[in-house]
Amino acid sequence: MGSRLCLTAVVIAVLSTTVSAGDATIDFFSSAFLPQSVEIQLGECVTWNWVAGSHTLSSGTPTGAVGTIDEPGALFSATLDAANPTFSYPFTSGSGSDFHFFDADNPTQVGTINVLGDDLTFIVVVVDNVFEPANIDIFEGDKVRWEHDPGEMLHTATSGLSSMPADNPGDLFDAILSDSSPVFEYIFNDAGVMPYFCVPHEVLGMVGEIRVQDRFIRGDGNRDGQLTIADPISTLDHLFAGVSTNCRDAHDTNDDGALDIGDVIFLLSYIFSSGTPPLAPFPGEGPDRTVDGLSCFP
Ligand SMILES: [Ca+2]
Ligand SMILES: [Ca+2]
Ligand SMILES: [Ca+2]
Ligand SMILES: [Cu+2]
Repeated sequence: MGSRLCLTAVVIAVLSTTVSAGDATIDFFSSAFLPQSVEIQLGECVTWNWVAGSHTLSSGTPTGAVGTIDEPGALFSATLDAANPTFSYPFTSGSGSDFHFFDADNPTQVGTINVLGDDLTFIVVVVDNVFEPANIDIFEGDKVRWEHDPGEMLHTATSGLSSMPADNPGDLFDAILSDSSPVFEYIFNDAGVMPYFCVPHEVLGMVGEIRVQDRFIRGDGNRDGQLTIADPISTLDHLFAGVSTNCRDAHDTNDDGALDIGDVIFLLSYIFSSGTPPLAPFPGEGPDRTVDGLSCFP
């Protein structure tokens, strides 16, 4: 599906000499490429065009570590010359990350592709006397938007477990939600469980909880930022030796919401037999938007 998306972009480029909004093109001249860095949205394509010379376009950096997204050629490697004048690649995961590329025939210049964030906004409706929903699961970088229902009483969204000083009430946020101030937004950039409450109605149990999950790389079970044999081993340790993990989602390589030997086999077949790569978020860190019983905390 991704390559078809790219093909469409190329056809548009040929027909109208402009690329569809958002997609990016980079031109290879005899000893340099331009532009050196581009920004795209998740799911968009980058197209490299040959102008002069002969090049070997490679993902990563010349000295990128094995098993990381900067490993040379980990994502793509392509010849760019008169006979092969164009190459496209869709960036379907890794939002919020920088990807790199270079010319293996002239590795003095390293380019950057910044895949913009895919943060989401979650809505909590504020009524008498509850937050709806009271508990939500989000990822680092996501935004929560509290919306006061018209005609309801004045409420607050106040961070902390309770109004007791030991709970640091209002440390992160303390917002009034009323007819004159109906909306409050907050971006959660740090992973962790964030309780909050309404000051006037705390005693009535008007409390909520935002569970902010850690962004992760699927398959990176030991969470060192690389995919190696140590990762399926860490999954085996968790499944059969009782080793605990805070990021069960990273072990769910096939993203079916269950952790079992199938995830180990899936990952081994990717590492050793060029099998299907882990599902998003992969190869860059990102959120898991397929909701299931698994979660990821630091
Ligand atoms: Ca790892
Ligand atoms: Ca699984
Ligand atoms: Ca999932
Ligand atoms: Cu209230």
